[in-house]
Amino acid sequence: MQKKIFSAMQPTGIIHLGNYFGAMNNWLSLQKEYAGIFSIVDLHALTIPQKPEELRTNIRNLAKLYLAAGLDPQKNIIFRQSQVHEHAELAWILTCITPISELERMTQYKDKAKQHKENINAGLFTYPCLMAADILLYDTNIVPVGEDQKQHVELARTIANKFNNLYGETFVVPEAMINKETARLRGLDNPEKKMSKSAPSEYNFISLMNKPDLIRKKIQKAVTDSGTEIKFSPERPAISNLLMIYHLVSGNSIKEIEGEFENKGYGDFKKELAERIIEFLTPLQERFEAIDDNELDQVLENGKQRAETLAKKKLKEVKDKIGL
Ligand code: ATP
Ligand code: LTN
Repeated sequence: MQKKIFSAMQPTGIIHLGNYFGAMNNWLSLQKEYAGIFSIVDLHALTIPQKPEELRTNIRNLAKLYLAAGLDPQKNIIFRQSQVHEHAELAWILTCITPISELERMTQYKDKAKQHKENINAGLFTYPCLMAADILLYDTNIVPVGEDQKQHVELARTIANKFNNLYGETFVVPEAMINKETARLRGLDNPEKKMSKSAPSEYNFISLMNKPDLIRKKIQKAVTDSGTEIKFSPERPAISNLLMIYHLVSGNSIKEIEGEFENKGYGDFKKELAERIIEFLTPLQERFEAIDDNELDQVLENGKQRAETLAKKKLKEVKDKIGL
């Protein structure tokens, strides 16, 4: 049987180059080899305050992006988490075997609790239990994510092992798959931090939907290190991040790019980089615009039905084992 991959993104805004290269791009290559299940995790999005109309739009836009990026809806299951009720139900069961001490160690929780001091809801804390449910419902072998999600996948493993020990072999113990090179693109305005949708300034990221003029502006304003050389080095995180983005959107190697800009300055480099990003994003944006609403509804309905069939079977097994 084909091995299974499961991954997901939160519909909390239009995704950026960090999400694309850190996660989605890996999904595209893995879909050839594995049976893929890709979710729009709209229940996870509720852990931060959402406006209903915006959330509705973000959910549809993220689903459209999955398709525009090239996920094949025939081959893969593409669905919304909230439409398959088994996720919430298994999450509760798993929450009841997850030690608070494990949840307290999660760095994402600690960071987000700091960011949202006025709204530290319980969902932000139990978030990893819902994520474990997402993964474990489908006998997932591999979870391709960016570096920042590794800790959550580790916790899903711990929970799976604990359940298996208590009630007998039930869950496949999943493994995180992380692309070392692209696991963490940095913010354009702050290379000390990861590129993030929820950054305070939109000059932190390039969204997949940004138009050429804004891309040029954002790259122009991107922070650079001291010195003038266009060279990749760990001591120069800002230019290294820009070089990495150049490499990812153009396919040219870092060495080739360094060679091309050997006797040129940041100005020339940034101009060219912006054009390469635009060339990369334009076809994807065109595909996005061409997706018809009915077609999208059909993909999500079909995905829901296929996911539900698998999830129901697994949840029944779990409930039988625990005495429900
Ligand atoms: P936020 O920063 O608002 O929490 P996010 O930008 O991290 O959101 P998520 O939906 O949480 O977005 O992440 C989706 C996927 O993208 C995850 O697999 C995550 O690991 C990956 N990812 C997020 N940011 C980056 C980044 N800067 N570089 C590489 N991968 C990333
Ligand atoms: N927490 C993840 C999104 C997510 C996920 C998952 C990823 C929710 N459930 C299951 C992989 C597998 C994030 O990117 N913030």
